[in-house]
Amino acid sequence: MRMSLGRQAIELHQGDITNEAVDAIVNAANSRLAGGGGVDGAIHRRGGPTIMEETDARYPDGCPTGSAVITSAGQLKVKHVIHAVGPVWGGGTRGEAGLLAGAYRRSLELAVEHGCRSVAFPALSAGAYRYPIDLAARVGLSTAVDFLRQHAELELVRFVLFDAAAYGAFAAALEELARKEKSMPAE
Ligand code: AR6
Repeated sequence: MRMSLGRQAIELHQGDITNEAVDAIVNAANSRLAGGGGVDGAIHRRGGPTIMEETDARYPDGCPTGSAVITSAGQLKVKHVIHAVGPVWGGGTRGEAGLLAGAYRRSLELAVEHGCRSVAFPALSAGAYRYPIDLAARVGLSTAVDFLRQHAELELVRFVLFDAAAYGAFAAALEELARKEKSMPAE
């Protein structure tokens, strides 16, 4: 599914984010930048050890929740990996939405600062961190639309959803957003 915003676009893909050919992919990291499962496990497995060596050397204090850091991408076919730290879901009353939006926004800022024209995100926080997928989808998509409107140099934000349920939640949220935005309809 694709929503056009003039010369820019938001796209949804179903699959494994390590297969994406974009300028940067975003990792769902933890605040210690210590290895994990899920997206993080897949990225470090396919990218090789240099990514972790770089996070250890450049970011020994980790990364606060709601923010992100950037590294090279080892053996992956992208130029950069952006390590974003979303919040653990705690019921919705602990500032989770603001922190999740912050993780997306800082990732997008880093992408632009490093000359990226395309960036792919997983559903940050929606796995081990248990953020409800429909709410996570709204935060991710609306943050991306707001950012694209302010940064013409970024051409494509793609969300790569691992399974059909996550894809369906993002597709529903994108249709809702497209209606609200009154932009070109989602295809
Ligand atoms: N490609 C795309 N999406 C994936 C992939 C993949 N290869 N693998 C899983 N997903 P998670 P979080 C989906 O748990 O919730 C980590 O271990 C998954 O189905 O990776 O932010 C870190 O070290 C889910 O929808 O990230 C942290 O400790 C989404 O990606 C913690 O877990 C995010 O799931 C972060 O938890």
